[in-house]
Amino acid sequence: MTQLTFPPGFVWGAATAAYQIEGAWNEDGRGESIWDRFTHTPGKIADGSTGDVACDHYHRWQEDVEHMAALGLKSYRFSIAWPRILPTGAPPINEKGLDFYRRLIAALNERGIIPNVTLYHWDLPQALEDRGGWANRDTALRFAEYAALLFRRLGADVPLWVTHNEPFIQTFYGYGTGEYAPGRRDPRVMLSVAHHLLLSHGLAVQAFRAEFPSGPAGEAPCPQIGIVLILWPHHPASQRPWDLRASRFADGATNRLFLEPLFRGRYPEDVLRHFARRGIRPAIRPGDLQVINVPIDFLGLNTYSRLVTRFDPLDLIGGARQAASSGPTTAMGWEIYPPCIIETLRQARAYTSVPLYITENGAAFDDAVAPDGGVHDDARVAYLREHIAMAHRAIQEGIDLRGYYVWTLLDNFEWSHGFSKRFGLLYTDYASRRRIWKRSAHWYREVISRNGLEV
Ligand code: IFM
Repeated sequence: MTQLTFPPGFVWGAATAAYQIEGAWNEDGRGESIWDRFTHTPGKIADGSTGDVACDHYHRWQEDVEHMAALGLKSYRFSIAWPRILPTGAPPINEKGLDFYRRLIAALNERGIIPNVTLYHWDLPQALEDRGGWANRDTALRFAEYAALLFRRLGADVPLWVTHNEPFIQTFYGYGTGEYAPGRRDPRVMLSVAHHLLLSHGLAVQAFRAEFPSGPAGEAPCPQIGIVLILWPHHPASQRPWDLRASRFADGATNRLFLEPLFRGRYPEDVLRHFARRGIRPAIRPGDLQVINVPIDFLGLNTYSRLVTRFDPLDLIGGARQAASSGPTTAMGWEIYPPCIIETLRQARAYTSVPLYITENGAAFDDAVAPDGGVHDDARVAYLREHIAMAHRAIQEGIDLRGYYVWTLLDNFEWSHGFSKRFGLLYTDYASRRRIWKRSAHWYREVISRNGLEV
C-alpha cells in the first residue's frame, strides 16, 4: 500500500445543482424554469418523475449542511436557481429566494465550508425561454444583470463564484438534440446558443470585476470567479484517417469550442468550417470575443470518462459516433477510465495557467439498501480511489490542481434519467427523503481527514 498525500489546503468537496436537489418548485415566489416546463411535459423523463420535490433540500438544507460538516467537506459546490431570485428572469427581486441562499451560505461559512456557487446550472427562467432563450442574445444581457445582482447582494460571502456549468450540455442537449430542457431540436441555433452562453460569462466576469476590483499585484483576488466546463478526453476508434478526423471533430465540438474562445479569444476554425458547411453559423458581433476572453481566476473541470469515436457517414451533423465501450462501465453506460482526470487536466493546462479544480467527478451505480441497513457501494469507492489517485499524479506532474469535488453529495434528480441513476455519497430514500451514508461517504470522510488515500 502506498500513501498518497495531497498538498496542504487541498480543497475536498462535493457538488450538487439547484434543480436536482431543491424541490419547492413553486414555493416562496419562485418562478417557472425550463426544467419545470420540460419535466411537466409527458414523455420527457425516463421514469416520468419531476424535480418538484427532488431531495426536498429547500426544506432540509440544515440537515444537509450537518452531513457536509460530518463528512469534513472543505467546500460545497451548489448552484443558485435563477427563477428563485428573478422569477421572470428580470427584476423585481424575489427577496425570499435570496434569503434561502443567504442562510445557506452563512451556515456553510460558520462551519468553515467554503461555498463554491454556480450562477447557472441549466434552470433558465421559462419567461426568458419564451423570448427565445439562449438563442436570443438578450438572454446574455439578462444573465449579466442577474449575476451583478448576486455579486452585490451575496458576493463577499462566497470565495468561489462560477458563471456557468457545462455550457456544452446546455447547447447540444438543450437546443440541438432536445434531450434536455428546453427540449429544442434546432441544430441551426446551436452555435449561437454556445456563443451567447460564453458572451454572458464574459459580461458576468466584467460585472464581477466592477464589484470586486483586483487586490494589489501578487495578491490572490478574493472572492474569485471562473467557469466550469465538461471535458471529455477523445480517442479515435482506430488509426484510420476518417476515425482520426471524426475524433478530432468530437474534441472540437465538445472541448475546443469552449476552451479556445475563453482562453485564446477565437473559435476553432475547423469546427466553424464543419458547421458552416451545414448552414450552422454563430451570431458573433464585433468585440464579443474580447469579452469572452476576459481573464478569470480559476477553471473548473467536470470529467467522468472518455469518448471513443468512429466515423459515421449517416450522422449528418457530426459525422461521428461513439463506439461501444470494451471495458467496465457505470450505470450510465460510461466507461470507467480513470486517466480521464489527468488527460482532461493536461488539455486544460495547454490553454491556461490559472489554478484548476476538478469540480465534478463520480459515478452512478445501482445502489440499494442492504438488509443490514447499509449501502455497500464498493464499486463507487473503487472508482473514486482510482480517479483521486490520478488527481494526485497530476499534481506530481506539476499541474496546479487546487481541489476535487465528488459528484454528488446525495442521490438526486439525474435530468432525463429522473431518479433512476444514483451518483450520491449519501443514499436518498425517495419515499421518506431520508439520507443514508453509503460506504463511499465513510471512505471519503477518511480521505479528507488524512488529506490523502492509500492505493
Ligand atoms: O448530474 C450531472 C450534473 O448536473 C452535471 N454534470 C454531470 C452530472 C452527471 O450526469
